[in-house]
Parts: sequence; structure tokens; C-alpha cells
Amino acid sequence: MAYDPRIELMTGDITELAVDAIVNAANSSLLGGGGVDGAIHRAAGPGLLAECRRLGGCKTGEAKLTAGHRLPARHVIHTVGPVWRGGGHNEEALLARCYRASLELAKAHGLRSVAFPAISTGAYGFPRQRACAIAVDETHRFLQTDETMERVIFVSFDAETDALYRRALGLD
Ligand code: AR6
Repeated sequence: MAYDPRIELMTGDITELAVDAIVNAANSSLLGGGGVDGAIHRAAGPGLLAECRRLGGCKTGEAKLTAGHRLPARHVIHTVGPVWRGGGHNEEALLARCYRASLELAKAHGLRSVAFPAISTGAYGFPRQRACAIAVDETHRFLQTDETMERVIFVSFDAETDALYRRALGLD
């Protein structure tokens, strides 16, 4: 697939990004956890947890929107990636659905810049290379018919993940 210039790569802490929305790799309770979820709640402050309590959780592959509270990002899109259970439990389709649902939710709210962490590749154990390829493929598919999104940023927390995104985007 041809490279879409609206897609950007960054390495670092997603909580520092001043974008319309950062995506949280949450769990179905939406009440916080470790990894990027913990970092987002710490940086956003207690108002985020209070707002999340009112959402009634979120199913795997779906997404919900909150304000960004004390984050530089205006909003947080909470999505729940699949736990990797060997690949035979619909994990790939569910991960693709996280990207699709997050982008559609952003679009529905008029948001034009969205930053994603590598959903499911930490505590949930999804193989990184496959996860990065799915993130890129699903985002390309969304952007093909979208005329409002301006920036989609894939944020890596380490150089290895950044290299996998570069490969998935055909940049190497
Ligand atoms: N900025 C960007 N990426 C980050 C950051 C950060 N500050 N911190 C971690 N990552 P994980 P999951 C990367 O485990 O696998 C939580 O407890 C990390 O290196 O955060 O979807 C939730 O509550 C990895 O590449 O999310 C759930 O219970 C990626 O973010 C569970 O973990 C995702 O790792 C979700 O697990």
C-alpha cells in the first residue's frame, strides 16, 4: 500500500503529546492499570478516573471517549485490545477493530489528530511485528475513505517497535 503522509511515527511518552486525542490501551473496566494506561491516568489526574467510572466499561475491540483532563491532549480514546491467546481466538480481527473504532470515534467528534500506542503489545502479549502491521493496515484502510483526519501518530516506547512500524509502512 502507498505511504500516506498523514501517518507519522514518534518514539517517546504518549502522555506528552498535544494532539486532539491520545488512545489508551485500557482494560475492559476502564478503571486504570499499568503500562500506558497507568501513565495516562497519572498524567491526566483523578478527574479522568472519575469520568471513566461513569462509562460502564468497554468491550474488547470497542472504544470510548473522555476529556483529556490535565493532559496536553484534548481527549482520551479508551480502547481495549485483545489478550494474546495464541492467535486462534480472533485476536487479529479484534486488534484491527480497536484501530477502526478509535478512528471512527475520533472522526465522529470532529477530531483531526490522533496518537496511538502499540495496543496489546505490552501486558496483553500480542506479537509486536504482527500488531504493528495490523495498526498500519487498518489505519490505511480508514484513511482511504476519510477526508477529515489530518494526523495519525504511532507512538513507540522503544526503538524496536519503531523499527517494526517503519517496516510495516515500507519506510526501510
Ligand atoms: N507512551 C507510549 N507507549 C507506552 C507508554 C507510554 N507512556 N507506556 C507503555 N507504552 P501496555 P496492553 C507501550 O501493557 O498490552 C494495562 O494494565 C508499551 O511499551 O500498556 O494493551 C491496562 O490496564 C507497549 O508497547 O498495554 C490493561 O490491563 C504498549 O504501550 C493492559 O495493561 C502497550 O502496552 C493492556 O495491555
